[in-house]
Parts: sequence; structure tokens; C-alpha cells
Amino acid sequence: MDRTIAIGDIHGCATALQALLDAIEPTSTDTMVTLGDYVDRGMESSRVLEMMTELVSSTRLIPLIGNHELMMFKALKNRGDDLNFWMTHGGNATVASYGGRVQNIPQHHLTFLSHCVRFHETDSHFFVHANYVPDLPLEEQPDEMLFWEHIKEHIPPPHFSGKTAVVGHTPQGDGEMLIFDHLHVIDTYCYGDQWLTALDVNTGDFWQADNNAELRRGNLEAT
Ligand SMILES: [Mn+2]
Repeated sequence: MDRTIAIGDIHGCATALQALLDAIEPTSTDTMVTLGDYVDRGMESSRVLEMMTELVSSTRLIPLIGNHELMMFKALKNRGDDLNFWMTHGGNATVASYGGRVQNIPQHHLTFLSHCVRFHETDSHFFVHANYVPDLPLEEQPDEMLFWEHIKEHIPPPHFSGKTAVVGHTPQGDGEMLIFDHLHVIDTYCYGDQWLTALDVNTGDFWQADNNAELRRGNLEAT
């Protein structure tokens, strides 16, 4: 059966991403939903974007936009204060991965980023980078919620659609997914020496890899 697999915030962790892909072996009929924040903080953003551009042709890739892609776009467009802001929020690591010069970022990486989308939904799940307003359709979600608002003390109630939300953005410092029936938070803090998570949303099977390419796997029902 074709799988729908969500991958949390990669943040330049190319070794962990490669270990996950080696374990999952996505085919051309699997749908891979990456939740955004491909760049920044981790050391290999350039390599991550190269891997993403390769995934476009090998699987059904649905890449979402994260707030770090938004910061990067703004920085490259406006330079000045926007560039300084990005550099102090992890952009320095991204630029370093391109040899220290933003001019070295190849066009096909920028083209990939420009094709990323705000959200994705299936019959049973929806996917956004950060958060959601429970009573608004996905098309009407404000940027502040989709890209920026962390999930901390306030756990949002179920979305009115009845679909399960799958989100990243709020790093889980202990490396474990935050799981509710109506909401799965799968940013498991890979750049902070925890795990990068991939979750098959229909079966509950998950894979986690770290920056040493160590792999562990499980199932949500069994944990
Ligand atoms: Mn984020």
C-alpha cells in the first residue's frame, strides 16, 4: 500500500536525513510530506537542499515552507537588516555550508524552496509547519500560526475538520514525539543532538535517525 510519511524539521542534518531515507526506501508511489525548516542551525543545509531536489524526482514529495525558509527568502531579497536577522537565527550555518557566500547558493536550490507549499491535507490528516487555528479552514490560516506560533503550554483543540494535525517547529528537547489523538508534534530536535523523525501517519510506524546515522524505529500504538 502507498504510504504517507511525514518528516520533521531537518535543519541542516543531512546525515540523519540520509539514514532515514535509507531505512524508509521511499518509492515513486509513496507520499513524503516534509514539514519545513530544511536549513539553518545544523551544519549541512547545502547538502540537505541537494537531497531534497533529488527527492522531487524519486518520490511524491510535498515540501512545506517553514519559518526559516521565510527568513532566508527575506534575507536574500532585502539583504541589510533582514540578512542580519537571518544570520543570527541560524542562517550563519546555512551560509557557511555554501562556503560562506550567499552568492554560492545554486539556482536549483532556490527553485526548490520557491515551490514549497503552506500546508497539505489528506482524508484523515493535515500537515502544517507550526500550528493552526482550530476553527479556520487551512486556506484561511494566518501566517503567524502556520509558520511561527510554538506549541507550548497551550495545546490547540482539535481542528474542526476532524482531521489529525501533523506539525513540526516546536522542538521536543527529549527527542520524543508529542502525541495526542488530534495532534502529532514530530520536531524531535535533531540539530540539538536528538533525533530526526519520519512518521507513517496511516500505520503509526516511525523511524528516527540522529547525526551519527544511528537509527531506531517503532509504532505509535506500541509506545
Ligand atoms: Mn520552525
